[in-house]
Amino acid sequence: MRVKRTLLAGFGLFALSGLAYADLQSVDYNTPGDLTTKFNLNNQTGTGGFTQTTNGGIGDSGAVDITAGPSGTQDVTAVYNVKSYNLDNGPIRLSQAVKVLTQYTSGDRLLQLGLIDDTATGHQLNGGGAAIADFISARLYPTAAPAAGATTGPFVWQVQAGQSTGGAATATSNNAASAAFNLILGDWYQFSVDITKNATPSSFTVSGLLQDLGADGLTPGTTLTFGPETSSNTSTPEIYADTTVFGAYRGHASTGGADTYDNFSITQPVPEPASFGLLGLAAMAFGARRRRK
Ligand SMILES: [Ca+2]
Ligand SMILES: [Ca+2]
Repeated sequence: MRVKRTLLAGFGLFALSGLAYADLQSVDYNTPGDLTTKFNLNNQTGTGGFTQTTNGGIGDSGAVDITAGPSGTQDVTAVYNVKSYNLDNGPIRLSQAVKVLTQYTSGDRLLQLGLIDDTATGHQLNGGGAAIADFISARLYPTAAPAAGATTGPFVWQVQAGQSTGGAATATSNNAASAAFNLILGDWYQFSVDITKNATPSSFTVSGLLQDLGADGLTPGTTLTFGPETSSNTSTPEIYADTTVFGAYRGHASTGGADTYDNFSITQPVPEPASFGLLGLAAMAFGARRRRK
């Protein structure tokens, strides 16, 4: 009985402390079909999209090849369709690894991660044209092409919100970009973005971190942090009010510097339901009563 009682007491303490566990969803692209079954690939223009490959990822695992797909001629947002999220339940962290090309121009994204209103066609992390989405996101993009022979290139971080009302094209609002920082060309980086819905209407707090993982994707180096900063403007009310949002990413090769993506994840702490707390209290009371006998 001792073990059982300890377990019950432990559960009671867990419930009382209000600790939540994290519901982690992850995609390593090692299984054929990971990209096309778990994501809707929504194009701003053209057809096709990102391409899953069987190697070239971290540890030479399966991955998403950006150079073989959309860059330059297409503009693709991948929307994770396995699960929707409610920001009222707590902060959401999106994460994906990206390998930086050694040559590229500026003008578009290395990697953008965000929460979007829907998985359907037209729901992309961009404004104008065919895009009809509400979203809250953060992105990394190059401010210049690498100089000849350079081993690093300059990038910035920027928070971007988008809103489409009544079927109109998405309008976007950008926070001020960060100061430029250099990334090592050819290295893998794990980019993570935390999005929190604030009590203030239409307001989000967005922060991020970027972990250098070395050329093999397995050697952790420097970590950069961004924010936290507030996003609250005319492009945030509809995504703020949406209780079914989806994780999404977007990026470009020749104009953004993205070579390969790997290890997508989305996670949200699951709040402890009130009934769990009551159950925990009941378990503790039960344990105490047995001990008194
Ligand atoms: Ca992989
Ligand atoms: Ca929705």
